[in-house]
Amino acid sequence: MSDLNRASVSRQLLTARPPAGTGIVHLGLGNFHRAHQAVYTAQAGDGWGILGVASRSATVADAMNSQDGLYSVLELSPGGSSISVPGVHTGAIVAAGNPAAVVDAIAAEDTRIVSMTVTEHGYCMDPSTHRLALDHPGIVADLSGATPRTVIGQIARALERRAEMHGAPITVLNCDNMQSNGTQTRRLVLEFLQGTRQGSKAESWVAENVAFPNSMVDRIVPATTDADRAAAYELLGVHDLSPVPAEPFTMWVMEDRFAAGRPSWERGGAVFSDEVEAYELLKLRLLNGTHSLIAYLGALDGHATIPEARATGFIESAARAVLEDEYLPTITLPRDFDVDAYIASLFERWSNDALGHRTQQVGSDGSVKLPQRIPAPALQLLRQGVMPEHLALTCAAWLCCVVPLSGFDPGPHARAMVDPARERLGALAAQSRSTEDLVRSAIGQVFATELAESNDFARRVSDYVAVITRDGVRAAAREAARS
Ligand code: CS2
Repeated sequence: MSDLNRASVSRQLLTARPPAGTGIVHLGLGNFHRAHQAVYTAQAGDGWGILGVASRSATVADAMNSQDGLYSVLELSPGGSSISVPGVHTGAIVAAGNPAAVVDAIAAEDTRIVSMTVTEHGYCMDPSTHRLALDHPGIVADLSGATPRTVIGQIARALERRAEMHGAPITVLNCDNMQSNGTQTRRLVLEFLQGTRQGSKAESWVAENVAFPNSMVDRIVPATTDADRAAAYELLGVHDLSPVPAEPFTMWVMEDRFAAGRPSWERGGAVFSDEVEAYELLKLRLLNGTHSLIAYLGALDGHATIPEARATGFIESAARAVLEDEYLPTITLPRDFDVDAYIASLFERWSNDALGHRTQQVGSDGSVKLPQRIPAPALQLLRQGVMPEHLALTCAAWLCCVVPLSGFDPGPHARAMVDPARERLGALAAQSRSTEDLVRSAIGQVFATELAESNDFARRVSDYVAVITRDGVRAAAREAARS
């Protein structure tokens, strides 16, 4: 039972009035969206409302619907905690239970933006070509004419419907951690439309009436714990069934290309820029890439949380090395960007022990996250004749966390990591004749880029796997530091 409603939390509400209507349909009602885009939309204060669409689980949607669409954002830092209630959702539905309602909502004339945070594996992309995986069972089913269940299928079918019914323009705003996320989404949607049996008349309509701006999103938002629920109660004075913990830092940079208007997100601090790609690479490599290394080394060294791992001397050194020597040289900074301040803020953010971000959470889904973080910079350095030791170490530590290696126990934090490729990688391990054989096939399947053809890189990764399983993760990090 919850007693959270607009009256009981009026002091913490970021929006004085309920949203005027639903202008935004958001796919992926996870903690990240609720502490990021929803907060910016509340701070914009111009009446835009969001219909939240949860992918599968009804827990968050049910909690929000029983609380007038409300929930709290609990900002946690070593300096203290604060709480606010965005109050911009007009309702929440679950896609798995009612896929047709999702298409209806995106197709509705009043909907002006459809945005997504469905994580990297929500896009059904072929890892080697980055095109729509036409053999993905979900895409095959959606193309056959059934009610679409994949995100790309739902967006594409809803756009077709818009073209036929009313022709009102719309923006598709990808807020996932993917390079050129808007451009990629546009390509996937068009590929879906081209894949329909008789071709789709909507293709040319989409080209003229739908915008797909690129965006870079950033805020560390862990999963909710019982301690968060208790802290939210302390600060709110009423029970919230679904509070979201978050760090104080938040950043959103996007292209200002919207087909049918947008909230004044700049009032919440969002930046509109024509340099989004530079911001994306900066964030994907310096933050996300280094984060992965901290998570895998940390889990293997027995640390439950990122701040605990980052405070461990050898992990901090490895994090600095991968960030400064291997990721930084592969990016072009946005104009007038203070990179030293940015790096200092990253280390401070990773030290937030009030947040308790778990190594298991950051380490999960490596098979879909690492392809966005590792192959491009690794190839760039290899082409310059430089062996990216710490990128190889990241791959090796990930494999040691998620692949069963005979006689090696990666520990509880690694065992708890969820990865869609676990089963596939386990089967590869069972078939492989040697560690190098396994590494080569794993890199080939997961990265599916030219990186898989680099014998030197695969050999280096398998050397690190051997050291980790034989002498431990600290020995491997020592070796990377010496190389
Ligand atoms: C993290 C991200 O889980 C991960 O892989 O690196 O979720 C990270 O916390 C966010 O991208 C921060 O914006």
